[in-house]
Amino acid sequence: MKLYHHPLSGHAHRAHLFLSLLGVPYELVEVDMAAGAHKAPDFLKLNPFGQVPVLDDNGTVITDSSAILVYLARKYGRTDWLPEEAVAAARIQKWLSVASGEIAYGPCAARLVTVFGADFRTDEVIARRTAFSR
Ligand SMILES: N[C@@H](CCC(=O)N[C@@H](CS)C(=O)NCC(=O)O)C(=O)O
Repeated sequence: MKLYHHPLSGHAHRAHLFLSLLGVPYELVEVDMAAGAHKAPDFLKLNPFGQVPVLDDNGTVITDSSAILVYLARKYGRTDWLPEEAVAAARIQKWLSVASGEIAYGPCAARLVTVFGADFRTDEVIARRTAFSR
């Protein structure tokens, strides 16, 4: 199982952390994002969105950090991480959605401004972060 990642990617970190918590064998493949490797034709065949993380499980390709978490939990039968019961499953899904929504577009976006000089409106992303932390 290969995880295409970048060490500074928070989304990739989620998948990497879960793989290590599961204690299953995996190989990390670093994508040279600074050189644009995530937009190169070979990588776009894996993920047309040109984003990390991507999991390649012996030819089964899963993109998107939340999808990777769900795939791994189901594959290894880890109902302690992803329960079957309706209310518990809904609560897990809620936090996966919050991670991809409020957190990604608030605190994560603010980090991109600070760390990478991303061209976002800082007042907007900081306001989202503030709303989230209340
Ligand atoms: N919804 C995706 C978002 C992944 C994402 O935004 N990855 C960033 C790195 S943290 C990326 O690859 N950005 C490059 C781009 O969007 O061009 C997920 O949860 O995996």
